[in-house]
Amino acid sequence: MERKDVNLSTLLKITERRHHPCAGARVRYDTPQASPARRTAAANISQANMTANRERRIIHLDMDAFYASVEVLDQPALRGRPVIVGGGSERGVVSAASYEARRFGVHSALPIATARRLCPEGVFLPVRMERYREVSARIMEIFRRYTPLVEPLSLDEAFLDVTGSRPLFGPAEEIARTIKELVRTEIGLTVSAGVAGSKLVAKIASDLRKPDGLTLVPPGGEREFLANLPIGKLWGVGQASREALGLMGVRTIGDLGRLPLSLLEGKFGKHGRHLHEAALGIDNREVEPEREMKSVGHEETFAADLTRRQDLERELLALAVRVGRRLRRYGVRGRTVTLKVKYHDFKQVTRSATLTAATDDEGEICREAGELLARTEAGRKPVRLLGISLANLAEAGAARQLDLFAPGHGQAKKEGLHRALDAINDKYGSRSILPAALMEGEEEK
Ligand code: DCP
Ligand code: MG
Repeated sequence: MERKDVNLSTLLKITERRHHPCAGARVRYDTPQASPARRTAAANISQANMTANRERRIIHLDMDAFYASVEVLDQPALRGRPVIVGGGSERGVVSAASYEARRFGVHSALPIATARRLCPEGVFLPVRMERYREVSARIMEIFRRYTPLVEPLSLDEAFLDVTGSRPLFGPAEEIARTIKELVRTEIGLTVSAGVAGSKLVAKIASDLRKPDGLTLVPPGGEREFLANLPIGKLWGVGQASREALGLMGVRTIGDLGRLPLSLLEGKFGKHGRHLHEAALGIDNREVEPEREMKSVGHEETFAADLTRRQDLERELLALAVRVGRRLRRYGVRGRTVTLKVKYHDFKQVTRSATLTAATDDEGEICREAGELLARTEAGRKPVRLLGISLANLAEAGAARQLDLFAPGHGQAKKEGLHRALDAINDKYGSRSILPAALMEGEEEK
């Protein structure tokens, strides 16, 4: 493969810092022409990321006894008691039962009257949907700190695709542990998690050690993990199929996996292939995040208000670098750039512009933000806060509108450079490599 040196000095002057800025003495190595050794290191990191990314890691999270747990959270005196949420009338059914109530045989969808009979000492509470929605929004917000690829299935469960989050946040297992801890400390509830290479297996895994469970299925371990589980655990398999399989002597998912595909197709038609693949843990469905709330941005409130043009521009560049990195990490590009300016008197204005094509390039974001800044009173009025965000997002892989005036070659180079820079920053800390203009700013601080 032909290796072309990226002409770094055209866009950024690379300055590598060996020490984290917080770590006392700061040594700087100015290397306008990156040394071959450094280029190789960057290429290796980049390569490692790409290899790792081929293996999907999906986390499924599901709150424990959700409605009932929220009720206990709001009334701590109920902790440890059988709490049953639901009904509204005696003809109603149970929505949620605390794990204490489940020991009496109470579960969701059971008629309330039956639940009362099974558990006379139970605490029966009405459904407070608004409150559960509120808690759900806070939980989903925690999930979204680790990936934008969050697909909520209901108020209390979601799939997270953390494949691309690992360079920054560590292995999927670690992300799952951290999220569990944050849900516990920030919200006061427990959530069970399953980590696997597909949605199907992650969801089965999260259910396995409830409550407060964490089940990891290593890459390639899907089939073995599923083999001894009863066929009923295979979600997406309806009652009718389950009964038919039962008649064929299929008890476990492993039993199903051993049946020849032809036999399953003969019996179930197209669904036969689905059953066969599911039994082997094969499921290529993507995590599909909600589209609405997608914007990527960052803002900074300054220790001292800014008035000098060069200070404002330097901060804009710093913001653009962060937003660009974040966009690339999430694998999205944005078309609408919004600049937010808060003046010293707390008055705030925003200015937006829509580009002809979506971007994740900090240079372009910075240029656009600079033009937007000129349409504000920044400088004439001292600035307390600046923010840049990109909306109108599209997946980076999506077909990009061709820019007739930009040579495609330069674009490919820039993307290669971004990947290398992101890889180094992910590995050595977000300030390891900064545009030269920002380094000057760092020196003054
Ligand atoms: N729910 C409902 N009616 C049902 C099932 C569920 O109203 N038939 C509501 C109440 C649950 C919430 O949805 O609290 C989440 O459903 P889950 O199936 O995740 O059940 P829980 O969270 O209550 O329990 P767990 O997930 O620990 O088994
Ligand atoms: Mg639940």
